[in-house]
Amino acid sequence: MTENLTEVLFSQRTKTAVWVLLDPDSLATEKITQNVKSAEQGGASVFLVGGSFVSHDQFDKFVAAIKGVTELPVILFPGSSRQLSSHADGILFTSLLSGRNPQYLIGEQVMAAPRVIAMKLPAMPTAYLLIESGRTTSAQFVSNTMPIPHDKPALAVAHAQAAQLFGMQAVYLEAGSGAQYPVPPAIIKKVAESTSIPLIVGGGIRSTSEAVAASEAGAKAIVIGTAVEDRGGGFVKQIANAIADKEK
Ligand code: 1GP
Repeated sequence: MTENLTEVLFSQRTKTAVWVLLDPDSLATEKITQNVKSAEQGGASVFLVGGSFVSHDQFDKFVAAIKGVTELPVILFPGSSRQLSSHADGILFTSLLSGRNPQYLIGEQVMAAPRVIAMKLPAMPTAYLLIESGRTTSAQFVSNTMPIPHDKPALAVAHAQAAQLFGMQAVYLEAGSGAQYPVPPAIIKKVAESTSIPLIVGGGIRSTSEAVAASEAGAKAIVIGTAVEDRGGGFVKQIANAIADKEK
């Protein structure tokens, strides 16, 4: 994949895309083929790979196994500089801008940068904003950062605008994997109205109505992890159909 990664990921029409997160710590190797194929058939357009806490050292093999069974873009969404693989098609080069922990603002990125360049991985500079979602998530705990309060859209907007001024090419609004509740549509809407860069929204989306609400509020991509692990590609299909119906 040699094109600009942002164009590749957001080339799709106006419709909100459904991306599926594959977390090496919760998806058994023997289930990769089945999960990837069923998500693909359901209408997923991108696979993200990563997790805030990956305890095993088979990350590279995990990415290679996914690449072996799909033609869709396989994009790293690393929780740390250890989660890199030359088998991927690109990387969300994230900075945890909502936090004030230098390790996740710039430290891990400095560790990763020489390897990302040596691997020739296309990178999309992405602002990662954690939004409070009911209980402490792994992302909050591991990063040791405070999320943005879910009833303070102005704070989310200011962070996203800072990202835009930095030249970042996407904003990822994250409730956290398995979040009690997803990013509120009011926050998505305010950020979408106040910035000109694409929004990725994920964490805690378990119903088609939540996915449609995120789409209507302005998400360009919705990321589903836990619900696909639990319910398979059929859930991706439900979401993709529901979004398409609303956009007709
Ligand atoms: C986490 O946004 C993703 O980074 C997906 O979250 O597992 O809750 O779908 P879920």
